[in-house]
Amino acid sequence: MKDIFNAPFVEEMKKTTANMYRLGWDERNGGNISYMLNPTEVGEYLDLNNVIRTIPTGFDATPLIGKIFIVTGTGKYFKNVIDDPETNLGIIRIAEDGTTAELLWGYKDGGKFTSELPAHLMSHISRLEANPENRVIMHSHPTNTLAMNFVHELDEKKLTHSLWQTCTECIVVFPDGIGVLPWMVCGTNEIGVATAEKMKDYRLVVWGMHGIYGAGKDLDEAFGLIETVEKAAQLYMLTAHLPRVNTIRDEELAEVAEAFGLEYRKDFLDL
Ligand code: 2HA
Ligand code: ZN
Repeated sequence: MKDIFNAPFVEEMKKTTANMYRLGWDERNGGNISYMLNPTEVGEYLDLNNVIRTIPTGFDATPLIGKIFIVTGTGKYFKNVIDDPETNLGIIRIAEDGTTAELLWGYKDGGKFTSELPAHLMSHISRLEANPENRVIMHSHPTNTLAMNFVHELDEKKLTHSLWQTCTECIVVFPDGIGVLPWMVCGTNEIGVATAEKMKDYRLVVWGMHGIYGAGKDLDEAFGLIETVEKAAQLYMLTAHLPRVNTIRDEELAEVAEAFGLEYRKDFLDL
């Protein structure tokens, strides 16, 4: 058996959480990540018949039965993952009943997965239907994205449009736009259902005045989506209160999208 501490997926989680912490997006226990793993690869590091303990999830994730995820722990700090992955992360498999998580590794102090597991697993189900390659759901509290939530309308078309207008390449990175949920209580099945509903159409979902969700085929893709929104939001916040001299016009945004041959939300432009 290979050493799990050298597993590429553990390394990637350590690097990603440290990076997000250093960017100031994930204060204290803010943020959470779930990453679907290849069982054959996990089997090189762990005995898949050895379930350490079972943890009820409180919701039905039947389409994910048998799937294995590495997930950040509830109450755990992104800051600390790099030095102690076995306490701050866990590897779980969705059991045959669809409502229990089988712990295969981690949560060493008796902890469990993020309180946002409903939003994560329900979003995995939605994204896998849209794209069978999807593996990662990532939640974070990026500073400028959040700041923008307080001064910009929480409307999918208007928010996407304002962000597209700040960076030439935003429409290339997220041509499908950004879904938006109003402020809701977090950590509940209700916000999970609402997030997953948006994830049918969007790889990015803003939780009004709370944070953002990103989805992707790997950690880089989910991170890159959130990073691009955050950069655009930063430019928006740096310029929103200043007289506007130049603007990328909607015709130009359409030109970029068409030059890259993208399917994009044409209805989010005013042409
Ligand atoms: O787990 O970010 O939304 C901390 C959070 C909850
Ligand atoms: Zn949060």
